[in-house]
Amino acid sequence: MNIAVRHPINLRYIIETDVSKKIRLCGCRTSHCTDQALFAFPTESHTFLSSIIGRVSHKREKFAAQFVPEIKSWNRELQELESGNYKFINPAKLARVISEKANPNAVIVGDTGNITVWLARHFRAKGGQRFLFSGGLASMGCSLPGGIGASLSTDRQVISVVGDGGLAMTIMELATVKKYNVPLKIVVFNNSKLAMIKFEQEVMGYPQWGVDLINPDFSTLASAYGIEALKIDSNMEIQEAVDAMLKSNGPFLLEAIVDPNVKPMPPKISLEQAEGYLIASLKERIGYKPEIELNQ
Ligand SMILES: Cc1ncc(C[n+]2csc(CCOP(=O)(O)OP(=O)(O)O)c2C)c(N)n1
Ligand SMILES: [Mg+2]
Repeated sequence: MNIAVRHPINLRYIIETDVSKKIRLCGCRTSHCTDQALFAFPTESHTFLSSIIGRVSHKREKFAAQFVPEIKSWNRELQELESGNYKFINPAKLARVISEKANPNAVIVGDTGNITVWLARHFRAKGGQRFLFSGGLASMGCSLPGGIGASLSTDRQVISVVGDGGLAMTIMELATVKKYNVPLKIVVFNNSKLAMIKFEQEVMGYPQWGVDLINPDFSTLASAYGIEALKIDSNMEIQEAVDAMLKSNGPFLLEAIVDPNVKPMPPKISLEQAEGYLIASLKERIGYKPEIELNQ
């Protein structure tokens, strides 16, 4: 919002700093401004805010009328996704349960993959929480080392949420967790796949290829490092397992066997994506093998 004529000044900047001084300064430079309200200089930020609040209520109601029904319908959709039953754990439900049980000031460190989608949609972040992702490069493997760093720098509860592919990339850092007894909570969504890549291939019309992972038993591996661990494979076990993890004082790894076929649906599906997915499914159904595999 520009409230000065010759020198546009960002309203947020004004509110966050010394309000009276900035507004007075701005007043010197707004001689051509026709909006008289700007010349009533309040001395405190709350006075300033209450003096402008009446001017924005109309917009707020319009905003609410437009978006509140959309938000409600989106929340209903998310709840439906969270209540879906699959052969193994529903990743949407697991993300939601972690969100319900995490401390209000917890630090959540998410990895890259479908896991990012489950967290972004189903983790209802609270005001005091911090959410860390590899937002720029979308690097896999960041959430375990990132969680260790976060945990060493704060007394807050820190939860690393990672896919099996991402965890495999930096799993040697479990040694660091043990060495410094970092009270990090690690949840691995194990679907034995690079699932995000599988769906990317399929929407382009290619049958999934090279995305199956041969994993160690992550909970046994964590135990071998001397880290408390638990493995679950059904929705019924989620609540108790997350409670046990968050109650533990030391490091903890929770391995959840999640269903690889739960689709991270895009907000809008293009015709090409639907067509590609259909073609890929047919190819997979008839056992079509891409040439590259036949040549090996
Ligand atoms: C270092 C790195 N390598 C490759 C990729 C490309 N990539 C993005 S998501 C993904 C698969 C992630 O698999 P997983 O961690 O098991 O999570 P899932 O998608 O199965 O939930 C890959 C290979 C990447 N983002 N970063
Ligand atoms: Mg995976």
